[in-house]
Amino acid sequence: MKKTGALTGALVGALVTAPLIAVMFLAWQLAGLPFLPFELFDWLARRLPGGMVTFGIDTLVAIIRALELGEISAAAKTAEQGLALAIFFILGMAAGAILFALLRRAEPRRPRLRDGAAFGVVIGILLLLIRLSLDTTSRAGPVFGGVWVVVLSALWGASFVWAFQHLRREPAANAATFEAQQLDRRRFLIRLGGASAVITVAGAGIGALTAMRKELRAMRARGSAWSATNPLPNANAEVQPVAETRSELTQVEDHYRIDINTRPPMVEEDEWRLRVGGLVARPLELTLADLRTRYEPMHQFITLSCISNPIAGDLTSTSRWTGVSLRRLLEAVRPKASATHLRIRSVDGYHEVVSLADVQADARIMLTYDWDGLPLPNEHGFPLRIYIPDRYGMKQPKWIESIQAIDRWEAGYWVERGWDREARMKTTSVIDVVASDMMVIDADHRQLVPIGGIAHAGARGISRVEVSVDGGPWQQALLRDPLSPLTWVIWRFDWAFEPGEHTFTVRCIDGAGVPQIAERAPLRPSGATGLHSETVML
Ligand SMILES: Nc1nc2c(c(=O)[nH]1)N[C@H]1C(S)=C(S)[C@@H](COP(=O)(O)O)O[C@H]1N2
Ligand SMILES: [Mo]
Repeated sequence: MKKTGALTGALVGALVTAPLIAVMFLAWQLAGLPFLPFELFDWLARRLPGGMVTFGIDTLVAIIRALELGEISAAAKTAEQGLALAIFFILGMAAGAILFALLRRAEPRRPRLRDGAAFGVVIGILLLLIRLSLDTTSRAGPVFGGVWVVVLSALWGASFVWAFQHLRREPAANAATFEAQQLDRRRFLIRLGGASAVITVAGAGIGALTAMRKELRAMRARGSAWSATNPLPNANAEVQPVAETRSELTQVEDHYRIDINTRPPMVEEDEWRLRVGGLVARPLELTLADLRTRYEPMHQFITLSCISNPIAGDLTSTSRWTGVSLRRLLEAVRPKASATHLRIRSVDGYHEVVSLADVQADARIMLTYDWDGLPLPNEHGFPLRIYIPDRYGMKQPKWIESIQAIDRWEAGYWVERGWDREARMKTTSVIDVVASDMMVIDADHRQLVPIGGIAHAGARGISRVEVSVDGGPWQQALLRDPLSPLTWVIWRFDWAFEPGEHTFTVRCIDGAGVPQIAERAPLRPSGATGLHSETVML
């Protein structure tokens, strides 16, 4: 009587947890049932100390950039999801190891399937409690989802005991019986492994197909974007972007995405209300249709950036935002004299405050329901998000469900975790392209290489962009009229070509005449500063 302890338990844990994950995934895709690995991960991300989470994100972004894994926000979401699966899988193995060790201890008492099921249910209920404190994700009602989790975890727990019964070693009378037992055990493990692989592959495969089909259907159903049929406001601008400069208006499906959810909260329009209350004379509850019809819509071209965007990073995008000026809404609810701030809460537990003075002074602060003429996609905050000029994305909750007037400032979600209270956008400029393949000859027979990029300073505008070649004098670039005073500005600089290796550096000055900060600062806590350079062999 040896082993059949922790190690075998961990192996069995792997063999039953992998199909469990696959079955949960399939049920999530088919019926909107809970997918616990992501929920556990999201819960952990909210509970862990802010420093640790931020460190994790920074490390992730650094790895993505170093390995050039593509667009930061998409790669980061994929990495998070992979991590979530890995954590759940490892916990499953650990549970197997612990359970087998316990069952070994209890020998010679033979465990019953019932005990395994009970063990599973205890863990299932723990996970249910976790998801209750989150629940924004599953479509199926909490009762049905709960029953599903309990049934699955009972099966999962029982299968451990069932495996244990097949793998435990009976005292063998002689060598031949021992050999036979050994062979039985091996056969059992192989069969278990086979069944596990089949269920895992089938569940994951059908689930992935279902997910793809749903996505395709959703894409077709979205309808046509405003920009597909309307000219941009700067269509007649003189200065043309250098080819391969990033697109002036980001397609909504290419807009960067950053939030605390492994997958976006799904809000049903019928069930959703915006609640405006707290220290106000007339609390309000509004449907999305109310917001669309009762208030004059306003449209603003806006560049949004994440405070975690590295110098020249891609966590910044531009779209056409449509919504209601928050000031208009406030006129309707009439804040009391004691109110100083608005606390904005989202369905994913995210929250931020904005000062009433800011809202009253700035009609551009806007509750937003459309991007590029279409309802916000789920991952970008359907049905409602806020825009606050000149602040990084962290100050601007998506998936808003309530706005409360309060009588003091309060730290928002990321402010609680050590990030800047004000989160004012830093002035930044980026070289997108040194287009040596687009060389042109000018009137003086000079060969010119077009260099292009963007500059952005929140809502402060850009008055000047300058380029230095190989540390030489700063030369003025041409600025294209931007889509609005709130968006990035596209610049170009046509450089008199000289062969060899060259380093191009860009800097800019904001609309108020304040130069971009050249000194390097890390992302945390206030957003990166420093100049962007590109070295190119020409
Ligand atoms: N509810 C909610 N709102 C949120 C976040 C979040 O995690 N939850 N992340 C914020 C951050 S850090 C950024 S940069 C922007 C990103 O918006 P986008 O994903 O639409 O680009 O959303 C902000 N609003
Ligand atoms: Mo962000």
